[in-house]
Amino acid sequence: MSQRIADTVTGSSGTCNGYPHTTQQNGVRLIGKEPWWKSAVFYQVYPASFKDSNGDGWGDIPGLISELDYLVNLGVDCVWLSPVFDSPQKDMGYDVSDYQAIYPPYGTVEDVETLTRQCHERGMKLILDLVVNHTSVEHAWFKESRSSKDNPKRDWYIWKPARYDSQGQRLAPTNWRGYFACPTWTWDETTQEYYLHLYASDQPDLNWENDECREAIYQDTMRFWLDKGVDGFRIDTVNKYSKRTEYADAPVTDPRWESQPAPEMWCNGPRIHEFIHEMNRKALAPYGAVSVGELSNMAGPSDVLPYVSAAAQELDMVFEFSMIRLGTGGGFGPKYIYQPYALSRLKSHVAQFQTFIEGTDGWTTVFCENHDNGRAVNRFGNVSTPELWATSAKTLALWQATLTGTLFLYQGQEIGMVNMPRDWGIDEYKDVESQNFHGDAVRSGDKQRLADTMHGLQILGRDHARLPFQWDGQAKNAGFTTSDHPWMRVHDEFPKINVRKQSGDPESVLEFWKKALRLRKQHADVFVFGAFRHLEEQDEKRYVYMKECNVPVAEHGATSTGKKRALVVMNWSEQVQKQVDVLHLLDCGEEQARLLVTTAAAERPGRLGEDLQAWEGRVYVNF
Ligand code: TEU
Repeated sequence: MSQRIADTVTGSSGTCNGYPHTTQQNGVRLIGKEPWWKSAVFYQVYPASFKDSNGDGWGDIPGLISELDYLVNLGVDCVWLSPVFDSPQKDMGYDVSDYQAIYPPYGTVEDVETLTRQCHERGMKLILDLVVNHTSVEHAWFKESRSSKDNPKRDWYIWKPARYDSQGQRLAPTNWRGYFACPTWTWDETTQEYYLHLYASDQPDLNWENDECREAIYQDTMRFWLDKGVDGFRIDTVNKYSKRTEYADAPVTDPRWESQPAPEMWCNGPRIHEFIHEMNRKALAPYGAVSVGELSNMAGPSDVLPYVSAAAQELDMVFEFSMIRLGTGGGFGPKYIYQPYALSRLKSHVAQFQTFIEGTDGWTTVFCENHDNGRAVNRFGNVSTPELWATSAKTLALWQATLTGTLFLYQGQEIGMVNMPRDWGIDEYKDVESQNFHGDAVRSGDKQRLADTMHGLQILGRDHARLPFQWDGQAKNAGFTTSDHPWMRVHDEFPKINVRKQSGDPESVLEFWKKALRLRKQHADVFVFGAFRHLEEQDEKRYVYMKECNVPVAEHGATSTGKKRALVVMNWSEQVQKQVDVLHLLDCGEEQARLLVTTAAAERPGRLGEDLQAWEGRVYVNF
């Protein structure tokens, strides 16, 4: 089975180190020389909600192992497992108390070893989630650090004295606001200082300025797991390790709040590239580990490129967030006050991060879901009727599968899982961020703000993607767990949306994803690696683009270079849309153009000139 990737890509595994920066010959890309992770399909597993094997209501590693064949069958090449390390679970494991132990409800270290082996036996790879911007307050390092000012690990976290105002009132060292609707500083009684945390107060930031601390991070987290055979990491909040060290107040941009958004103070700081390069050199590259880092608050592509340029030897890939943040009111204040946006804005973000790598040695990623966002079909598709739900979920699949870069799928996306029903109350939202934003709105006493926040949470809340996976419409709890108490409520719609119902049904979202992924791999030159050309950027209903690449053409005994083209035409609306001029755009005759795939039912394949039905998507090719 390991041949699946090798069908299209025969490069050896590893980070950017060791790969040629130029993999082109006469303008034709030599895909065989590209690293495996570029054309691989990654699949994110959120372990608490994937599959419970022991009936305690929490998903676990043995449960995941039992479904690996499902992932192979889907076309997955690499599993990304969200954090399973020991943790008090204040932020669902993104608050690690021991990097070398597994949270018992998930299993054991041996289970991770078995999982690694079982993935490898099936030709898949496994990456873990590396959370090293911060630890839990329960981590031994932090317990030591907070115990006294002269503890050897004091400087492993960021401690600062209080400020005092003219009335002698104690103030935090800066006015910064973090995520989760809280300030970034918490007062610690024991040593009478504040510690920094960009996220919850249970998640103190590690001090990457400290050499010993960095070395401990490399040794205890990365090398420990790479020695056990995992293939790399998704790296949490990777551009926040270097803070600006003057610790100055941020400008007051939102006078209604005591603390102010300050990402420029702690994102992309002065030593960030040095730290990431060192991390790669000392801990990742020696193992040929693959890395994908989470990059938020970026001004634009020119700031992203230095992180992913192969020559820089920092990260293989990053998640850039401008598209996924659409609809939010920004990260720090009114995040959940929903902001409608035009399709042309989405298109422009996508185009920007499709094309920025052209002519460079960088790489990009493709994703529209993860565990921090509402479901894509609710946000970008249409769930108003069962028909539109299915066809828009398929069109979103078509969109993702035809874009350039490494594709990341999130569990449940492949069956079109949807947000929790709107009539579920705030008690069903378990996430610290949802609870904090909602709590703030309640405390404000402002009824409109509360209603708006709830509306925003219903679309964007992180909880939607964390609902139990829907395996089986006829089983208790959708087949996720036999427990009477799943950790999160199972979606009411599971009898309609589940793997069992969709498996083998050629019209289903699941089977469409499988087909789309097969085509993506079969034509990796144009879909994974091709150049992206935006068409109709301003159209608010149709979404049309061209993918193309150079191919060698043998003619009269000589070889020249021709263009392989794929035209993606999608209707992102409920109304019928006029068809585009396919032959003109593909620049070929009728005999050469062909419909490669359509989201429409098999008996009604879209002909060249036929209008696009609501939410229909098609790909035409000239090969
Ligand atoms: O998220 C980092 C982050 O800053 C955001 O992208 C995230 O979407 C959040 O909603 C902020 O408002 C990562 C993890 O993916 C997330 O689950 C964790 O909560 C966070 O780091 C802290 O570790």
